[in-house]
Amino acid sequence: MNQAQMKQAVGQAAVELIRPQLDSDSIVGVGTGSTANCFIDALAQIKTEFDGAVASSEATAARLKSHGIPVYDLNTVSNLDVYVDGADESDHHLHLIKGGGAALTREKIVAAVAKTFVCIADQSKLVDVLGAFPLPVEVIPMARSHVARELVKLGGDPVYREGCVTDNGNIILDVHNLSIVDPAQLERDINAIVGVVTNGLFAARPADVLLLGTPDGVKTLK
Ligand code: ABF
Repeated sequence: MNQAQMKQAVGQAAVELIRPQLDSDSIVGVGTGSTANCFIDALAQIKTEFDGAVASSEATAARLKSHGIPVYDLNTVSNLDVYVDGADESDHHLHLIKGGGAALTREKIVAAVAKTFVCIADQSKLVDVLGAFPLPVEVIPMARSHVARELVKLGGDPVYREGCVTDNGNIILDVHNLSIVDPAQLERDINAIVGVVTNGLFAARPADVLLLGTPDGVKTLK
């Protein structure tokens, strides 16, 4: 099974996992990225079994709408049972690095609202220690240099993501050379830097379930 097939398998597995809890009033939180797109395409096959979705990016909203799935503003949704999204890395405690797709802020917001966060990923994303993937940090444009200097003090090597403007009009710094042995503490430290909107560490609110695509099938980690 290649990586694309693993992504399709975990997308389908996520639909099978959440399907029993869905009813005609259900709103599903939906992530961003190629694995999340596999989930969207699988979710569309059962679109008559739930009401609609909340999207974590404009790209995801467009894909949902292309399938005829209603997309709701999060502010109109009183509760969200489940959020399904990919990740760039996960450790064995389901602490994640997200944001390779520049959607980390809305992803973190929807994940915070959802009762259950189901992460879907192929096996290449599972690591012992987070940090090989450069940590995305969303930054208010005028604060880019200040935030970069503060990230250096935290031991990182921030690189401006050229040509990237987030759905919220901000920029991304990708922080290289971090060995993240305490994800929750680093998440707090980066959030404390004035000018930071969001960082891609999902440790304060990790995933609740990880559906991991492997050549031997989909494994469930909790
Ligand atoms: C999104 O999924 C991002 O947070 C993360 O970068 C991306 C992973 O993309 P892919 O599934 O294409 O590897 O949630």
